[in-house]
Parts: sequence; structure tokens; C-alpha cells
Amino acid sequence: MGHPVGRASRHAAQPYTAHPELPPGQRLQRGWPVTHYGPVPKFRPERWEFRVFGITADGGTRGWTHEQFTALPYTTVTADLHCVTKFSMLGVEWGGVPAATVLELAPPAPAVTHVMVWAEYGFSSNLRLADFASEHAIFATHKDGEPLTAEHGFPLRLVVPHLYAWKGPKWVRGIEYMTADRRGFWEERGYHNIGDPWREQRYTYQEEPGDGPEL
Ligand SMILES: Nc1nc2c(c(=O)[nH]1)N[C@H]1C(S)=C(S)[C@@H](COP(=O)(O)O)O[C@H]1N2
Ligand SMILES: [Mo]
Repeated sequence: MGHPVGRASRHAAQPYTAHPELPPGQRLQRGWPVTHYGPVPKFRPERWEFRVFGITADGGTRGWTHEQFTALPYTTVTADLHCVTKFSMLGVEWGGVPAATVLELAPPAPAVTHVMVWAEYGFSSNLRLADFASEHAIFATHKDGEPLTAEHGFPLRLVVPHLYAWKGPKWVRGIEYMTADRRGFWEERGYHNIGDPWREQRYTYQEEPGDGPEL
């Protein structure tokens, strides 16, 4: 494990971003640490469902079984991962279903501005619809060609590479379309509502008017 850290390989491994440097305050991590709150959930395929609910275009909800969800078109996205605790991993190849595919198959109503991403045990993270709709946002089932391990989010994790990694829940189970912003798990607990690593938006106290709902 571990990615080459030379500059040339960094550029080769990171085709999508224009940034040649690490985000401010970040350092490179070799290997792949496990970072999350709470226990690792057990995957029970017969009970697993990916749900789209909230303010959908047709007013209904949409559910995919694990078999159905993993049968959706598979793509890869190569991206860096930036944890707010200051480690970054470069050039990770995620494989899975683009968030844009979910938006297409179960579209939000026109009034929707934000998405709450829900995971096992009630973990959640809120995103602006535009961040969720990014062409690099992916519901990943694989990393570097291998299925995710349990501790890294199997069977499914969201990856939103242009934001800090907590904005990508592991063990994700669904999304809720919202017409107003609402804070997710870490966003309610001192972390920045938007979480752009390039602007070093780590903590709530750094928020400016308009960055997030009233606390
Ligand atoms: N469900 C869930 N997903 C989560 C978290 C969490 O606490 N719970 N932590 C996030 C954080 S802070 C990071 S840095 C990444 C870490 O992913 P990794 O453990 O695969 O490195 O997962 C994110 N996804
Ligand atoms: Mo993190």
C-alpha cells in the first residue's frame, strides 16, 4: 500500500485537478488510515437498500437493493482525499456509480438546493446540490480496483474529492433532497458547513455569513 509521492507521479495520478500543491495545512499520508466515528456496521445484503427521498421531482421515493445498485453503470474517478485532521492521500482510484447517475435516475424537484447524505447509524453529511452534482462525486464500491473493505465503507461510500473527506460518508444508505440547508453529523459538531480544503474551511467558527444555516 501507499502511493508514490514524487511530484511527477503526483501529477500523473491526479488528472482532474488543476492544483499542483496540497491544500493548505495538509501533509501526505502513506498507507490508508481508517478514520470514522463509531463502530463499523455489519453489511446485511437482504436488509440493505439505497434510498432517495425528500423533495424528489415526482414526489415519490426511490429504492435500490444492493444487487440493483451495483448493477448501475460503473465508472472510475481518480482523486485525492483530504481529511480535516490534516492528512491527505493522493491519486486514489475510486470505482462505482457517479452521483450524477443517481441524480439522473431519481431527480430532485427544481426547488432542491441541498442534499443530506445518510449512512448507517444515522451518520449524515450535508452538501450543496452543486457539490453533490460534481462530475467527480462518486458512490464508490471499489478502491484501486479492489472492493472496499468493511472499515473503509463496504459496500458503499460517497466520495466528493473537492471537499474534506467527512463530506463523503462511508456505509452510505441514501440521500435526502432538501429545499433548505441543514447541518449533518460533523457540521453540527464544530466542523465547517461547506468544508472546502483549498479554502481551509475546517471549523464552524470560520464560517462566513451565507456559508451555513444558523447554529
Ligand atoms: N459513516 C461515516 N463516514 C465517514 C466518517 C464517519 O465518521 N462516519 N468519517 C469521514 C472522515 S472524517 C474521513 S477522513 C473518511 C475516512 O475514510 P477512510 O477511513 O476510508 O480513510 O471517512 C469519512 N466518512
Ligand atoms: Mo476526516
